Amino acid sequence: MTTAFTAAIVEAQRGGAKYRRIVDAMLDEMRHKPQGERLPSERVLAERFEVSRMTLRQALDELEQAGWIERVHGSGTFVRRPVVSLGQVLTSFTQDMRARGLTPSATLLGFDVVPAPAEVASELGLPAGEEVVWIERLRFAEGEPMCVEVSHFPIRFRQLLETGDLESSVHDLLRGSGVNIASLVRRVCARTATSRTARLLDLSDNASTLEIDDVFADDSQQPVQHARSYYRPDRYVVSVQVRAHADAPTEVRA
Ligand code: 16G
Repeated sequence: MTTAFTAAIVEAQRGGAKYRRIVDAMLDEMRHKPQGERLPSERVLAERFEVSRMTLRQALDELEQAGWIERVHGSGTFVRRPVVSLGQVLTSFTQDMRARGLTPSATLLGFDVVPAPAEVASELGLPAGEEVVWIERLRFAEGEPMCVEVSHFPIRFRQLLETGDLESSVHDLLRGSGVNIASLVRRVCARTATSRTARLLDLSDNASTLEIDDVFADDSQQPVQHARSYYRPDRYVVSVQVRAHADAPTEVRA
């Protein structure tokens, strides 16, 4: 292998290490910068990190791809926050956050045993008024409020939920007790935030939220959780895979 070729490999590796160092350093800083803050120019950043403009651009490309910055031609580079895409895979809030490199956390706002509201009883397949566990949590990503989540669980989970850590993953708690969360029915709509929800999510009064209703069931189709969450609309995208209608011919007839 020629020395020039080796030198190129070493430079690329060094460039790789340098560019990785820039991405990590800028990520650490941006987690604490407000959305919309303008970053220094590429020239200033390249000088600061003592790298070429090309290496710096590689780092900015990755940060933009991950949703942490937005480069607006002619005005600059601005701090953003990754948007979480809820897709076809059954995931939990914790998993969604970690998938975007965000640290999840939660504050327990309330825990009680209550008669199931009619809609919840129906979704959980229970008689109206049957006792259920009620949990309300405010959920965060990197310390920023993402959603207010109100969950109801069948009473058989009372002891598990009373003794479990509800400020981490509830789905992990359920799985750890042998519950296999196997299916989900999800409904999404726009909903004007109540003043309490707006305050909890740092939104202005009458702001819109994404109301996401989830009914999770185990592998014997027994409902295990009804959750109604109110998400900041700027942080979530819900993607749906749509097939041709059920009886449509799959092949185009000649
Ligand atoms: C999902 C549910 C959420 C549920 C959570 C459990 C949405 C739209 N739906 O994220 O309501 O409580 O899973 O997450 O978030 P956890 O295991 O992180 O507590």
